[in-house]
Amino acid sequence: MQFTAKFLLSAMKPEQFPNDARTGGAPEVAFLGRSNVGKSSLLNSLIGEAAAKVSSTPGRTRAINFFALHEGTPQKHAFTPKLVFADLPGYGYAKISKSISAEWPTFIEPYLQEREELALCLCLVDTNIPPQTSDTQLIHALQQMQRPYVVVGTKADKLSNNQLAKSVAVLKKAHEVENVIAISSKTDAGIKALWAAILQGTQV
Ligand SMILES: Nc1nc2c(ncn2[C@@H]2O[C@H](COP(=O)(O)OP(=O)(O)OP(=O)(O)O)[C@@H](O)[C@H]2O)c(=O)[nH]1
Ligand SMILES: [Mg+2]
Repeated sequence: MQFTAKFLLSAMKPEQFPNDARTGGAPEVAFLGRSNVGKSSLLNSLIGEAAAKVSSTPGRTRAINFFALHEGTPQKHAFTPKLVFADLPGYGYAKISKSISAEWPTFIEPYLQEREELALCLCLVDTNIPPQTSDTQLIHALQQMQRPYVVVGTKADKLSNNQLAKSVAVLKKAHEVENVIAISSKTDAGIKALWAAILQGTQV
């Protein structure tokens, strides 16, 4: 499926989250993970255009940025998007990380707890570093909230196939998950497989 993305809005409190009039109640996919893990880059890779701001400075995304994904070319936009992507601020930026909720903006928990349209969470973990406690905490929180999620291993281009296979195995074990989809926003490796998981997870 070919999508065209349209930036909807930036929200820093629940009252600002886009309502049905903007999204038509389309299923939403949230991009979650530590600062600098590659959330905004992955969003851009999935839609094939530079919609979200990418930065080498961690902590760049400070609000939840919502994007509407329409099927086909821009001229043929149906009013209601097929999907909504939500690019979230990262956690784990502070050097001394107590818990993810302590340093995450206060509007994120209500988003995860209450957002009705939220159909699938993408939990991004860096394949180039050892498993992070903050990532395990997020995955546990989503399990407790009964939010469907997919764990995505980012920056796979920086590793050899052998190193990547090892990293994925270590991440699976540490986070106690069945699958980690390895991707690269630089080479687009794994992007097709992730799209398949997104379409399945959102039933689009
Ligand atoms: N080699 C490589 N670098 C990547 C990849 N994805 C992202 N990066 C780099 O990682 C840095 C952070 O990328 P972002 O996409 O802004 O990360 P983010 O998770 O949105 O960061 P915050 O908004 O600060 O939470 C940038 O310098 C990107 O170029 C990838 O697949 N491969
Ligand atoms: Mg970002």
